[in-house]
Amino acid sequence: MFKKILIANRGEIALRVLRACREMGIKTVMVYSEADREAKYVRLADEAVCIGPASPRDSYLNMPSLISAAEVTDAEAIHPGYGFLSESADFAERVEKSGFVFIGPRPDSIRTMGDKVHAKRAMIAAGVPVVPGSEGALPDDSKEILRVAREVGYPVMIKAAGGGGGRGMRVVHTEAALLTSVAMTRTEAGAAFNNSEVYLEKFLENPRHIEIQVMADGEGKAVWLGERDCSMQRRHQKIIEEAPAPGIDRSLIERIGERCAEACRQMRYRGAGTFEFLYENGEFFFIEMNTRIQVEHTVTEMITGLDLVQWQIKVAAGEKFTLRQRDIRLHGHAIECRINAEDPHKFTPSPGKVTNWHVPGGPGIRIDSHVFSGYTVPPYYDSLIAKLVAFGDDRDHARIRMDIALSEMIVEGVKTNIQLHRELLQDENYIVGGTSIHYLEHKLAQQNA
Ligand code: MV4
Repeated sequence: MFKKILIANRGEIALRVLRACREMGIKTVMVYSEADREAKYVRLADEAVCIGPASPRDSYLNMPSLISAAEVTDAEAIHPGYGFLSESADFAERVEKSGFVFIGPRPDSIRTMGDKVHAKRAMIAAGVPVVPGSEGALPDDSKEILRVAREVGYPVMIKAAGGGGGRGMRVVHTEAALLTSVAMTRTEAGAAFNNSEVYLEKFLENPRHIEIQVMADGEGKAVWLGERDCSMQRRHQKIIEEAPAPGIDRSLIERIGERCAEACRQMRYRGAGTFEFLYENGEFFFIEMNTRIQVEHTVTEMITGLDLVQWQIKVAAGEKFTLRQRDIRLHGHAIECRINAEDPHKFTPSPGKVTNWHVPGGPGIRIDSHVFSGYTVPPYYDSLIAKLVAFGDDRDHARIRMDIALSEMIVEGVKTNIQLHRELLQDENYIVGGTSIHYLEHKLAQQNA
């Protein structure tokens, strides 16, 4: 096992990785920007290295600075967390070329999944169902583009191969709009991702966003660890996630999960991964794979009893992979509310000093947060200040515990979305379960009208 790991991230996930390391008896190096100098989790680490100014480009995205920090502290491996460089194949490559272990997939797995056309092709090969659409990238031939769209049927979606997470995509409702939409998406994709390849899919109008968590050893062993429903979102920012997904046939999920695990075995995938699906009318359609630990990994941890960050570290270190699918059991239900420091009406960030901070507790409550009374939320980064997770015997139990926990939580000095969470937990459609990716935006639009 590694003796020392460098944590190339900040905030709650930096603390989460630090806790995993401490539990495993691994020494830690925390990097921090000038804006995070006063954060308490930085002091919990065995060593801390300032990697640059507040701006992410100059610190958490600064590859030479991060690699130097690993060199001077003699760390053996680097954990990238989520966001920042976690899905940069170039960073993973530079880490390995410098003689460190990247705690994540091999660079070529990251690169393959980063190109959504390649990713889709890999999934088709493994028997994972995908959204119907063009076979690979669209050609430059107008007639052929029109033919594919007509065959798929309108509305269609044009997506950039280099996009993902909601960037570089466009809905097309009519044949008249198709060719200009393709041309515009190409131009934008070339500028944004340095890759003007685009592909076409049937546009699903009212799906849910369901994802499958996997863990794999890089040598052909892999398990799937249940699903998460992440449909409650606004502008591609998830705000509530839960596991299991309510109201979906278990035997269908098991078939899809097994396909995902099989895809990992075929690819010799290493580490944690997430297969994102759209779910509509009882069918799953793959859209993208994420090659990092995700914010919402916590809900999977609650229902599986596994520590996913520790498993990331174990497989990166080449430890024996003792997870077997037949031993994976899903127990109970978990819900996560992302608590953000943001304006509750405008959804703009609300940085500043947290003058009072009181977090809930009790049975089935977990809080992942780096915040404390007196902490200043910096304006330079994501506004996530806590992940509040409630676990219960079933969905109603978890929801009631969450409702109580939200009522106990006190955050003063910055604005938060706690009230929005309280309203959502009482929402009649949320209580039934199974709302689509558009539900929250529609609800907010109605409230404003
Ligand atoms: C789609 C779609 C409908 N049909 N693809 C947005 C983020 C990116 N991961 C893929 N996205 C979508 N792809 C087809 N063929 C709708 C979305 C989408 C979405 C997906 C998941 C979660 C939230 C979303 C919000 C808007 C659109």
